[in-house]
Amino acid sequence: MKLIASLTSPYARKVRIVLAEKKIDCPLQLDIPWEAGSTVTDFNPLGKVPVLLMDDGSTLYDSRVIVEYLENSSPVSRLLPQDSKRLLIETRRWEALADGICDAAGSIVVEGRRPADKQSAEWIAHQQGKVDRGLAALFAMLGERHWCNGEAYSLADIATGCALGYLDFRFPQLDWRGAYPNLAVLEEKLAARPSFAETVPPAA
Ligand SMILES: N[C@@H](CCC(=O)N[C@@H](CS)C(=O)NCC(=O)O)C(=O)O
Repeated sequence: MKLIASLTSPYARKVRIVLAEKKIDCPLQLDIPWEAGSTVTDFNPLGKVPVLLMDDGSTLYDSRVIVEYLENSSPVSRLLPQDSKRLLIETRRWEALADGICDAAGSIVVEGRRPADKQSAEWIAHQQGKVDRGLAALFAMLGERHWCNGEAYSLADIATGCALGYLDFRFPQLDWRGAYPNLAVLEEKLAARPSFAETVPPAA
């Protein structure tokens, strides 16, 4: 099994953290989908990372499918609640929200790479709205909780930590810590975990 991933993708980071938490050894095959020489379309018709390449040559994508596969493959460090359907669906919703923040933030990054005269301020503002509302929702949902789903460290925390880390990486000027101190406390706790520390995106 190999993980096709870039070191900057928050979705790939989510999978790498799950692999580390579950102590699954899985080599990385580095691929930057935006660069010439990327072979990711051979493995995922959507041309996106991460992709899990299985030993029989089959592939799994996207990150949510890979995470579910890994969770079902190993009982080590359960990351999805097993006993409560309500808690399970809430955890998945956290993941959807955190991934959605990354989708919007990533769209802004991609738009910013287009020639200045082709960039749409309206599109950027539309995506920024998703990031801003997403952060406000994470803040409200977390409240005074110790962990995102209110019970235990889970995929909800991993996805949230990856989204916050991605904002730090791409938008260091965005002072989400000042606006949302409970998210800052959560992020600090997560950053201390080896799985997070080992997967910080490299300096741009
Ligand atoms: N929903 C997908 C999103 C994956 C994604 O958008 N990955 C980005 C890297 S951060 C990518 O490969 N983009 C290349 C492209 O869109 O062509 C997942 O969770 O895996």
